[in-house]
Amino acid sequence: MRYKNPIFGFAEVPETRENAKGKHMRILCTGDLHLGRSSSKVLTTRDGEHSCENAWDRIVDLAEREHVNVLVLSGDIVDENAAYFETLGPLERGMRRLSECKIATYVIAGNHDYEVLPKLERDLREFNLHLLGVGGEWQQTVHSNNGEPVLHLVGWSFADRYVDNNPMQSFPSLASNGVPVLGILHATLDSASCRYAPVPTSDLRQRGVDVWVVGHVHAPVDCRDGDCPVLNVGSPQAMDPGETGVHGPWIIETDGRNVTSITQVPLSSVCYCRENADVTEVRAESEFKDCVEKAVNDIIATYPQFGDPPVFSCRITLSGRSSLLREIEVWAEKVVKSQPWSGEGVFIDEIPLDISLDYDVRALAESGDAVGIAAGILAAIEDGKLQQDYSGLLESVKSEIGEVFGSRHYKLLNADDRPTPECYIRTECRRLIDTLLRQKGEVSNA
Ligand SMILES: [Mn+2]
Repeated sequence: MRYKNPIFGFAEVPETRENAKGKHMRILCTGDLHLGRSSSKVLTTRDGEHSCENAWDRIVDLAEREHVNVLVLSGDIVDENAAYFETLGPLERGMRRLSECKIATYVIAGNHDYEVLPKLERDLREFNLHLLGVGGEWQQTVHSNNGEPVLHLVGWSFADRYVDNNPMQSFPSLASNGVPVLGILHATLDSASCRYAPVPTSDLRQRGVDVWVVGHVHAPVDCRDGDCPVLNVGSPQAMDPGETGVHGPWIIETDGRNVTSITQVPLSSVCYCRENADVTEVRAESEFKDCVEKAVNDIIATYPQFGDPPVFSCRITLSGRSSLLREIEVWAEKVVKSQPWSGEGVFIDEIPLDISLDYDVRALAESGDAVGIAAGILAAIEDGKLQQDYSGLLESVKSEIGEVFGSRHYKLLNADDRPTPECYIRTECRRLIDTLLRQKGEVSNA
């Protein structure tokens, strides 16, 4: 037996598997397929190599190989409501294969496909596709094996681009007859000020549901507190650098009464990673390269070591103290340009610098010149007194950042790429001190 009860972890999927027998169910769960999109900011060798359509094909392969009984998709299957014709082909191809394997598919609509999914469902119904909760009304259904009920499903779909209220307010009472209950929802968990169905995770518990499959947020999170697991399944294909971690569908197993195991199967062809590299000991370019390479190796070592490895797209942030700021900046640029590990499937997306110059901030802050002022600000950040001593500066940086990231040219940037005002001020103060000290010849270039 490969799975222990109940474990959360990564599954290595064998070549062939027996069909689930009796009341035992194997349920493959994923969401946010965003058919029509591809992974961004990653070098590709073949057209469509990192497309979401390819990920969909691999999901169907997996469903077949794993002999799952049911596939559950938690919304945003299609990237845009307009993309009906582009996505009908790949969806139909996959649905046909699933139905040939006697796998039923239960799906809900998200904020991206609330309009197109009902149309697709009408065209693909012959392939055992069931859309639940159309129009924002909770809907329940029972899945049976040889005439015997084995799984109770309850789902809710987006009826519009925005849903400001919490859909759990209209959650129905359930009559599940003792079989496991699976809830499907497209929502933002634990963020009240959000226009995409804000739901506190606590609202999902004590409702008679045994496991929740939640879509919308692309980075997977499994919340295992309590006896009702809430799986924020994430997108099976990682699409943006902010979507770090392992992406892939989840397999939920039940024994007719309870959920017995939950495992994730790595499936994305791209893995976005963030890692730190301390450059304090670095004195030469070769040492710099070794230092970044070590960070790269750490990334690869923490990824599940089975199946096809993904392409890694890495952001390596440099930290520590150094007097070689300028040199390191040049070496980092060279690494990004030359991509020395591309042969091993590792791409360096960015190498941001978060290095402190090797000087005594407090000693510098004693002087009244520009260096002293900038050093004083750094000292205030270290002491946690920025808000208190430099509130005017903090406010103006805050509003500048808001303006830049709010402008339409930056619309595509992820919110988590936005620097915090504090981080921005620290970087700029260091840059200023570094430049001025070098001009004064007080820091050696050795
Ligand atoms: Mn969504």
